[in-house]
Amino acid sequence: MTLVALSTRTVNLLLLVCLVITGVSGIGSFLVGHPDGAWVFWTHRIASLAMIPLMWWKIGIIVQSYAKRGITLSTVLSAVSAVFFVLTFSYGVLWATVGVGGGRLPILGNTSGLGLHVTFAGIFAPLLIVHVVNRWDQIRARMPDFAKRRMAMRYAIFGVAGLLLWRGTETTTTQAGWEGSERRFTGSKPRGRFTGNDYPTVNWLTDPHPRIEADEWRLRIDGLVLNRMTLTMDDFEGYEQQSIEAILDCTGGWFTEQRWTGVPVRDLLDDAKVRDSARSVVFHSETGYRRRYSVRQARRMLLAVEVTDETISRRKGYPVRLVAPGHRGFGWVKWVVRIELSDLPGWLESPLPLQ
Ligand SMILES: Nc1nc2c(c(=O)[nH]1)N[C@H]1C(S)=C(S)[C@@H](COP(=O)(O)O)O[C@H]1N2
Ligand SMILES: [Mo]
Repeated sequence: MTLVALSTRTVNLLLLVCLVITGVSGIGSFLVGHPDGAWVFWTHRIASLAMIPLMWWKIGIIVQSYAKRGITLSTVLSAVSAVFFVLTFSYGVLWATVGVGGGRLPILGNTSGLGLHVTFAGIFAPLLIVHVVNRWDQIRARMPDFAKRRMAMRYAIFGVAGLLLWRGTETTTTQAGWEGSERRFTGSKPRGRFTGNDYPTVNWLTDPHPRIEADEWRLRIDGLVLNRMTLTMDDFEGYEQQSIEAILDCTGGWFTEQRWTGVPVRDLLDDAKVRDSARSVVFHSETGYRRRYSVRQARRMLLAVEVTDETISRRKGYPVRLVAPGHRGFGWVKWVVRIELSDLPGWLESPLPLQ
């Protein structure tokens, strides 16, 4: 009935809505490290799987459109988009279910199956935009319907279909004991539990691995503080140490649970006497890499010297690295040499590291 009678334009519009939702939630998912944000991942999975039944109509539309247009620049571009859609979709589903290997990519280096999913998505997105612009007249006519009550029913049907397919794949994956069943809510898979330094090392793009000797290392605390400080390793070790168990979860698709030991950031900030005007804290690495957090977030973090009873290794931030529980791996700045208090708000940080 209503379902079978979906017009070409309605199918395209529904697909576009699913793609926009998966795109936004996919990018957003990189910012989520705390289970409170798990719904972002659920949204991503439901909206993606909702496209499976829509494919039934879409394949018919593609065949018709091709018969009408033949091989032109625009149909070739559409075909290339379709290939990258299938790659993105398959790598996502395979990663979440049976598991899928990665490969070595130029610039990005070793990339997991999840990393390939993201890379293919990054290629698909601009192709999709070109495709939508080329076929805009096909979609425009339906745009006024986008928020109409008649559409609500269709969103609901495909939303429920996506939900059922998602629960179905998760249950099958668990029952079958596939690799996907090891995932955290973020989609990352385990690489070491209380193993000390024995877990993967990740540097963002071309960031180097500096060699810092403990007796040369200094920690500057400056910016909006009443009491600027430059600590040596001896000064730093004079602070009372604390251990916390926390999960380092890299957006590359793995996580490790470790016990981290070091000095709570809160104790350092209290000694430096943060000015009332300070709103954010920037942790700077020796490499130039840095991440900004609100003062409140920063006060819950730890500057670690040990990972599960081992000294943090050189590649993993020796002598001091940030432990930021509930934040994704890219926020765990290694080789920290400066803590800067600033009047810019914490959220002003670019969501992903760009430097
Ligand atoms: N200075 C610096 N810190 C960094 C990075 C980097 O490239 N440079 N990479 C980040 C990323 S993406 C992750 S996942 C973690 C990885 O920490 P590990 O090498 O201990 O696994 O460090 C983060 N801290
Ligand atoms: Mo990462």
